[in-house]
Amino acid sequence: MAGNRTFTMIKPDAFEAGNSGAILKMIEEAGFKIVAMKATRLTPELAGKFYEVHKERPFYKDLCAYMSSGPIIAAILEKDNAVEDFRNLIGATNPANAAEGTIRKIFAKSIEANAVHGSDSDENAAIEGNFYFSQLERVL
Ligand code: YYY
Ligand code: MG
Repeated sequence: MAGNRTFTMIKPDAFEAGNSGAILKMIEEAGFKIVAMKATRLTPELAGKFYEVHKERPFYKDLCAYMSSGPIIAAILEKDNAVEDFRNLIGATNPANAAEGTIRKIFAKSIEANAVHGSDSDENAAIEGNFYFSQLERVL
């Protein structure tokens, strides 16, 4: 059975552009409840750890520099079938391929500066949520 939690980040491009509120509105209107949330900033080292699965990929170094270039919002979200439904809400990694009405289609600037992160599995949702939040920081 699919789990009911996922993890997201509003990335530096969307935060800097002042789109955090509009993105959170879309997330809530799609039926996700906010379990934990904070505005924070990654160091290059922390970004490297978060994206460690991509460390052999050609875009890894740029991605870590980009993700530590400014503030972000990190959040744990709850909804039935959370991981899959959230991936559908955000759209394809490359905004050029993202469906109309998806968060990345509306707000992303490029494949790198693509507005939001969404976990790709229940296992990674738990790992990523634990990367940022203690039990005390969760309201659900
Ligand atoms: O899960 P998702 O964020 O949609 O894509 P991933 O393949 O996990 O890549 C993580 C992150 O890396 C992506 O959101 C932007 C960046 N990236 C990139 O800069 N260039 C690529 N060719 C692929 C991914
Ligand atoms: Mg991914």
